[in-house]
Amino acid sequence: MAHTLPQLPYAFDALEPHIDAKTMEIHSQKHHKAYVDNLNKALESAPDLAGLPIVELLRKVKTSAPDSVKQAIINNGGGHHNHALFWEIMGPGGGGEPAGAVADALKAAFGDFAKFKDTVKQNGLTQFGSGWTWIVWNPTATKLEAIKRANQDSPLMDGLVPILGIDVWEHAYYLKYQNLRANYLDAWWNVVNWKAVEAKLAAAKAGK
Ligand code: MN3
Repeated sequence: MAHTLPQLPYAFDALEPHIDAKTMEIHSQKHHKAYVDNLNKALESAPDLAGLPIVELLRKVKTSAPDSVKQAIINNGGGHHNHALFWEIMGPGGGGEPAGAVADALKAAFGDFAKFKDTVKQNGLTQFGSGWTWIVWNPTATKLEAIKRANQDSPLMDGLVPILGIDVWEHAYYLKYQNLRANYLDAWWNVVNWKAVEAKLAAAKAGK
């Protein structure tokens, strides 16, 4: 079962002016595609893992993958899952503040919405080099946590379930924001799709 590149659920220019169409096109059609292609290639050397859904694959990659392809699966499997999530939790007409279960969970973990956004931003700004700033569900602590990870390291590898993440690799923002990662992180909240984040939280709480 080969992994496949998902279609964006909106047009390349749907997130303008906050994220430009060219960045969305290159990011999804070139960068994400490369992760999918290289994941499938790596799995040719790990036939026992080739049939696993991506989430299961990432949960067991550290303990189950052959050493010869372990890092390739971590990099490209993480890259595939991270980006698939990223496209889903953005959308046209996004932004604003969450309601319902997400609002309650964020308040429990961070106090207020401004503090939550600032924590995500600081994690993104202090991720040296490439990586992601994440909000994850911790099933052991049964609460949301803010974390950062380098490269394409998936929080799934640590038993955490990502429900919101912002890509802070330069390829995610450089065409429009150049070196100004902070401006990109501030603008990103205009495209967040809280309904999609709510669905991720519900699935995470249900152990999926
Ligand atoms: Mn990326």
